[in-house]
Amino acid sequence: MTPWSATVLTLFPEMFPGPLGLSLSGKALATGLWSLETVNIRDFAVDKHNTVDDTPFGGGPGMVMRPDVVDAALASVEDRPGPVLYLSPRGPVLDQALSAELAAGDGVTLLCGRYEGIDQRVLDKRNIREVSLGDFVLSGGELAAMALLDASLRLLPGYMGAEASLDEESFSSGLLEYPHFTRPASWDGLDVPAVLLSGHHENIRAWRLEQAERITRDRRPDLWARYCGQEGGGDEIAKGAMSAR
Ligand code: 4FN
Repeated sequence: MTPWSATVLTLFPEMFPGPLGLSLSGKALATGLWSLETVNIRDFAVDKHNTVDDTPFGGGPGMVMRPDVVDAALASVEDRPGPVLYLSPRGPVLDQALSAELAAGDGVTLLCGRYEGIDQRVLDKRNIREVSLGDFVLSGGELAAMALLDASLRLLPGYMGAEASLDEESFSSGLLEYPHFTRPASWDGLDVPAVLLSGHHENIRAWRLEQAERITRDRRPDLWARYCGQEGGGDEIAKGAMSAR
């Protein structure tokens, strides 16, 4: 089987695989479920000092990644499967739907910026999609790229040790997670809700759904609205919720 292909263009290839080399993603990398190729953008520099950045036209702070160097790096990986994405705060925020879409494909190529970003002309010329992790300042796209990869990798068929864990999770239903408890049943004077010790599976399911709905409604009105607007589809928890309202 040909592995799901991740290609990362970066000025800091030493950052990879980083955390993706550990735990389940590390095991899946070692067993060939996915492959990782890093491309050092600096290898495509054309001057004797290996310059990758230059001062911005029009003035202003910081430096900009040179279009010729980034374009040459992208040209070297043109045959890789899947879309090319630029991790950028200007893109739509990554969500579970895009993660699933990428996981269902053959791979992805991720372009990581540094400094103030990349000369706009490369992005325009190659029609590169931008994807953001959220609204905060990062020093570079690499950590966002790792988060994006983690989100897709765990959806690859055969990734999970115990396949079961995926479909009951919050985002497959669109709900946040219900509260979790483990032993001991009483800890520091705090008791686990009695229903969870009852062995009554239907009551447990109903309690968890109620909790997940309350938490989602209280904390994430945006997710709650989307959840209420979806008819059918989703998993058993979600279907149960629709008929319970
Ligand atoms: N960030 C903001 C506004 C203006 C600039 C930034 C910013 C790294 C190359 C981009 C940041 C956040 C989420 C990539 C932020 C992400 C990045 C990301 C990112 C160096 C240029 C830069 C208003 C969002 C705070 C630096 C807001 N997801 N510029 O962070 O790459 O993917």
